[in-house]
Amino acid sequence: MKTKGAHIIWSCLVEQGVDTVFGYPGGAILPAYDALLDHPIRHVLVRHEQGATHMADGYARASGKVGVALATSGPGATNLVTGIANAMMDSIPIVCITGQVAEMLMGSDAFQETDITGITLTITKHNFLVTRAKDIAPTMRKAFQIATSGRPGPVVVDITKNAQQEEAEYEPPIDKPKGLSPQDGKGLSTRGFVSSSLEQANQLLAAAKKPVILAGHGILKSGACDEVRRFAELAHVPVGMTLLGIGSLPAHHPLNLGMMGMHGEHWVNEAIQEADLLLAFGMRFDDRVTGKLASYAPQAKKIHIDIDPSELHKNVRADVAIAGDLRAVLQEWLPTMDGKRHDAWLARIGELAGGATVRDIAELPDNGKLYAAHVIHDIWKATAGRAIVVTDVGQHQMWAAQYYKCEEPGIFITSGGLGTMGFGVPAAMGVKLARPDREVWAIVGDGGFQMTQAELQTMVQENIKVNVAIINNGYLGMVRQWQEFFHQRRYSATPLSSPDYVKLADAHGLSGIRVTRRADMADALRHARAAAGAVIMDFRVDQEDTVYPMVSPGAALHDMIKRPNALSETGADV
Ligand SMILES: Cc1ncc(C[n+]2csc(CCOP(=O)(O)OP(=O)(O)O)c2C)c(N)n1
Repeated sequence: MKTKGAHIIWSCLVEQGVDTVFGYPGGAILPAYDALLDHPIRHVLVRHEQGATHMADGYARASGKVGVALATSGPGATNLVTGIANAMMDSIPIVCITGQVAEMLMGSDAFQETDITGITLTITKHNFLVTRAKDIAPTMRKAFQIATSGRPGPVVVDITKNAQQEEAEYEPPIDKPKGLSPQDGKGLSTRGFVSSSLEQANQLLAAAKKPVILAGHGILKSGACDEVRRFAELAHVPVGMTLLGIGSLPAHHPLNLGMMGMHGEHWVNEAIQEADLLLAFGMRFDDRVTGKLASYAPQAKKIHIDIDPSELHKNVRADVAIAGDLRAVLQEWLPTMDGKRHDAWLARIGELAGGATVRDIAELPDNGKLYAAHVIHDIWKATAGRAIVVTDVGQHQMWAAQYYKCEEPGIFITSGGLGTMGFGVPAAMGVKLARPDREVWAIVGDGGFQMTQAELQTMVQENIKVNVAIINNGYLGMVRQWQEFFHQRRYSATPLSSPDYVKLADAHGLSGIRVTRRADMADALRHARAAAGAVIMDFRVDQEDTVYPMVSPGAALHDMIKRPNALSETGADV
């Protein structure tokens, strides 16, 4: 049937099971916006295109589906760039559809012409320029397949205005289309290769006395949480989490050591440095988790499993490297494994931790001040570790990772690889739209919140109930912390003013609360959780609080700056 290109775009989205998209219109995407009215798809009108990509990203993380963002050419398309890079770094499947000027105008510096495929070349898994209506359907289908297959990631489809206006044959597919599942990445390694590697891996495991599993985002992405838990229990191996691996083992599990890396638990980093075997599951040895590579885990053999072969041996040389979907590999590996105990090793890690494993700060006397750790701890307590928590980037992000103990996979959502300030609020909105049944909290700094606060009005227009906890310390806190440690407290460009957030909430027609004392936390949280609409919470926390411990950039992983007080990581002194 002959159909306009603009309609083919939406028909393809419907084909792919898309029911919600995030976007902002403009001249070059106008035909598509006109056709939108004839298709059963909810369009969320954002206030800035960056918000659309973060919402699509949050939506994808929470739903397991592809997130879709739309923008016009030129400034609309370039406003998507940060969110696309964010999705690329964290392997999130999103498809961004941009309008492009008509083909006959391309290359003439036409009004709102930018070369968005050129601009996004290195921050997309793939991108396409479509100049003919007949190419729209096959390209859209390919875009979804690429976004979801193997290691997921963002795909841009740039469609010229004439392609949207022309007609072409469009036939819906006979079979229900589906993107490749992550399991299809298994095809990356032949069965024979995996089996011989597994033999070597079993030899290393049998010889190991001090093994540690490094649990990464890939566990959640491949749906391998059960397999990892069974593996850890059978081989009796403690598990350290990367920031994006949080939730892959329940927080209370006795083998869960907590987070590793720059702001990880000191005993996790020390255990990694003492280990004789690292089992890296779906993680990529990011510099924030390894510290100085030359002194990283010097005694450890390494087994590395990742769906992306280009990650193997990239930062850290592996003794056994397996390219494949983690769940599929573990399903093959588990039946070949022998059970083992590592009691002495776990006792040693317990010794390293000392009394510091307890982060329960609920019973501490109230000294009249409010600390970020209190706020996050109290949100955790109130929600029993079962809310979906979306963070922005900075100190509050690290405190959220440390103090919000996740009992379920997929409920800690954060910008890991790119560290994108401004991610928290729009991503939380995408999460809520994907999971309307769940309680969703955005935990953000006063800096990051101000980057994308325009989306509060989108929240109102679309009636999205997210509780926004602004950890308001009057500084770009994480940068201030670096200045405190490494620049002799010369606070250059980090003191930060804020609007009156209660009035701001009011101006948007939302409820706002200010909390300055711990004693008022319980009532405030009760109000926010019970309110039908979004609530904006201004937590006035201690201004010069510091995230401990910290591995200085370039330092060895065990070389951590610890809280000066002897009570250290108990949080007892905060
Ligand atoms: C878009 C962007 N710009 C700059 C940075 C660098 N940066 C990292 S953390 C941080 C401070 C964040 O301050 P705030 O949002 O108030 O959170 P806090 O650290 O105080 O919790 C900055 C500026 C960044 N990560 N992202």
